[in-house]
Amino acid sequence: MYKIALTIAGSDPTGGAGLQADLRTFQRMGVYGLSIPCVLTAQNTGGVSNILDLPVDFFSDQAGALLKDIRPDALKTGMLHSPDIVEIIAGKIKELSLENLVVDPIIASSTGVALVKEGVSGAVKKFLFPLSKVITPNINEASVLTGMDIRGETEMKDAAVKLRDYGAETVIVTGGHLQGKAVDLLFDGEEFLTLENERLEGEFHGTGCVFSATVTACLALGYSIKESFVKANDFTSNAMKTAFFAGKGMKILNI
Ligand code: PXL
Repeated sequence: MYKIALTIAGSDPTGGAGLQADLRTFQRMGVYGLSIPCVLTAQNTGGVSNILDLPVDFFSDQAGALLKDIRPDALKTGMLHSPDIVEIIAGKIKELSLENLVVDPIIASSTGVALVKEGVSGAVKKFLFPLSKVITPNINEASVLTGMDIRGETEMKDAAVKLRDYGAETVIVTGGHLQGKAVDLLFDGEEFLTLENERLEGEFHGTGCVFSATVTACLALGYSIKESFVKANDFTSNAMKTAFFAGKGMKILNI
């Protein structure tokens, strides 16, 4: 029987990030993918040039129609551009008691362009973190969400503890943006698990999306959160090692 994962995210026409990258990752992991777009971006591998929200009512109709028909085994949220969308998603998850929610609390693109409107991070923290199995902020997102200055592994641990207090069952802070080595850290309330990867040269597009989509697919397949963490770290770093230039800007992960 096919396992099913859902992504609620933004569209990235390059396919390197956003819901297109999520769907490609689900496929590679052997999981059937559903997608609800909530925002469109105009972008290429050089960066994001424009953003268009879908009307909130239409977003709600997409979620209502899909979820009264199909029940995903796991789901993830990515770029949620407006706070209204966040509350609708939280409402649906509660109404249907959906499990295995992975929240990728996206704030800005790899090139530093803001991907969310004012109030989104606060809404994600308040409404989605308490419903989530795992949240997957990178260092920058963890810094904004906690107000902490994260420079190394010690601060990553402190931030993970603080983030978990906002209600997530497990916290994974991805440290690809850390200076020096690339460390990913998991905290489940009891212990820390760290995975270290070699630092790769170049700029990569969509690493956070691919990582969190892999975790989502693994949860849909029934793996534990720690197994999912190890598999996602492996899958993402392998895809980065063989990343390629589809355009003239950042590299696209080979998934
Ligand atoms: O990588 C974050 C991200 C997520 N979702 C969409 C994006 C980006 C980055 O550009 O465009 C749609």
